[in-house]
Amino acid sequence: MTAPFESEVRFLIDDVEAFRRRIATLGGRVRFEYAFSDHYYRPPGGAWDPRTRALRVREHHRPQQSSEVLLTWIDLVQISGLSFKRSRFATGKVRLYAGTADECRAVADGLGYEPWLVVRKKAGLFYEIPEVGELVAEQVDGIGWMCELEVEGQNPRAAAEAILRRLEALGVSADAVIPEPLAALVAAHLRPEGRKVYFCGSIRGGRSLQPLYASIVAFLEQRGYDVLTSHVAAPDVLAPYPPAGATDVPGKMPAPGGTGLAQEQREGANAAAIYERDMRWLAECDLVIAEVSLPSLGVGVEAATAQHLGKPIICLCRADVALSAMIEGNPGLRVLRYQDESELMALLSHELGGTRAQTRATSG
Ligand code: 6K6
Repeated sequence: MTAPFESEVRFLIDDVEAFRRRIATLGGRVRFEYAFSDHYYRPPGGAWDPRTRALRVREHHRPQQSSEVLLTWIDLVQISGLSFKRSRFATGKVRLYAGTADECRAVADGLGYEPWLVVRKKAGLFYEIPEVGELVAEQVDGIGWMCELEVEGQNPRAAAEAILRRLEALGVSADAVIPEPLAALVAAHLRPEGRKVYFCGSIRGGRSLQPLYASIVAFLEQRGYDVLTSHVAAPDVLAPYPPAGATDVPGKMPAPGGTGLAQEQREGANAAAIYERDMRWLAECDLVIAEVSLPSLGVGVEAATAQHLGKPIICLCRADVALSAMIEGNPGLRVLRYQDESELMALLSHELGGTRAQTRATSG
């Protein structure tokens, strides 16, 4: 769907038949059906956040029509307790080219972009519902049925209110909406098992939660995750450091050793090596898990960097902590609050089992 300054949300449809019945009781009708594949591209080197910008080649399967090269750029907005996407371009999607699928792919290549992932919408139903407006229900390969609700307009607050009204008419709670763009969701589902996790926890910001970090890392490793930064959970992470670049082995801190440099120079060189290595691991990882209960400059930098790299990020925070607004108010971060360690493990287990269970709408 495309509308001026489109604002949209998606939610999962548990039971598509119940959802159809609900729409029928509201007097809704299918205006047309469709199917297409979106071939997402990205610039080499992860130079943009795929959550906010997308270049894709849309290949229409049903009805048959020209393929298109589409550019979208959105902001993730939070208003009135609702997280939603809002397009920066007045026209919503910008159509850069239309032609055959091969021509479109050549345009994306010519712009210097590389293929990233494919999102297939095997079936799509465009509904018109009196008093509610238009919406689509789509069967997304690998994810299931989803609903997309979109409103247009200059004023984001009015858009949020209109979306909330429509959700209410459909009997869907605002908590059920998934703010992330579909490509980010599909990317999260496509990740193979044995994926690499970058765990962040406070070091210079204070070590009082080190035993908890150790439990989180053990939990992840027991489930087959490769925790690149398991040293963050080690009781002796602040033991004296050897020279820069002494190790590249994930999770293993270098063995202590002398260099002949003055202590200060050594520390500076070590810090530079740690920074360079951690940035490399951040680029390489599939998922970032940050324990953010203690204020840590390093964890803040890591979260912001991961966000710019488009990595999925889960922030874990104790329920009683007054969290920085830069984390709490950041619509690109998923913050899970917990009371105690057992609740934290249950949340993590739920989260890593897939985003579906947590975000499913009750759409019956
Ligand atoms: C040695 C020399 C200077 O600082 C150190 C401490 N060593 C570190 N080793 C490994 N990772 C580190 C170190 N310092 C910070 N980090 C990264 O930043 C970790 O991945 C943590 O998630 C985060 C902690 O930041 P601070 O600001 O709390 O230290």
